Amino acid sequence: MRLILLGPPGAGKGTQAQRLVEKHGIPQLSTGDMLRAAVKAETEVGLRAKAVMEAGELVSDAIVNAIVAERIDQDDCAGGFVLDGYPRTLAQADSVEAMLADRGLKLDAVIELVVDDKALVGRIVKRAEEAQAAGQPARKDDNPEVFDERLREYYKKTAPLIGYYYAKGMLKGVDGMASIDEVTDAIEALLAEVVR
Ligand code: B4P
Repeated sequence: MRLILLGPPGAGKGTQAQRLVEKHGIPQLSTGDMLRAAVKAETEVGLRAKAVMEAGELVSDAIVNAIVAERIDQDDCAGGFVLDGYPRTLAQADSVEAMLADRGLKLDAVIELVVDDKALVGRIVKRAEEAQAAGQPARKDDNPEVFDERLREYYKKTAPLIGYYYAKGMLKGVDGMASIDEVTDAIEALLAEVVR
């Protein structure tokens, strides 16, 4: 099973990807997590991505495409994977299509988590507060100012993917405003139809 989770920042892509990992035993390929790990390890990619991420902008297609291409060739991806937060631009969508075609693979579905903007910022602020309450540092991009930029980037560069995948007949929308468990149930119901 090869899936894409699409949606604005804070829509719950990471949250639902983890549920898919638990239920289906496929790995979660989160470009956000991969980039944050690179920043923490101060690798060359991390050094280039750090300021971009902290400003709420998208890291360059070249960097992100390269890390995904490397990751999908690892053994644990042989039985499928869930792409969480990738692709985020039309160039990335073209790239993933080419990567899969080169390997004789195809995508099964693109699941869009639909959440309104007001709820998104509330979730991000809550996550930052919870991290602080637990004595952990909040993500540098989890504050209302940077969030505004993340959302602008989403509408400018990522939202066009909705029409792109709709035109291919691959887009499945899920109400991301529901509770985490309800969203999981809706995704599972969709997968039961799509992946047989
Ligand atoms: P990501 O790490 O992908 O972060 P995200 O979009 O904010 O998170 P997500 O939608 O996964 O929300 P989550 O489940 O965590 O990206 C961070 C940055 O990395 C980007 O801004 C960019 O700079 C860079 N980047 C990543 N991928 C890139 C790419 N392909 N190209 C270029 N740059 C890239 O949920 C958020 C919160 O909501 C959590 O606290 C969760 O508990 C809560 N929540 C989730 N579902 C809920 C629900 N149904 N109800 C209530 N709360 C819910």
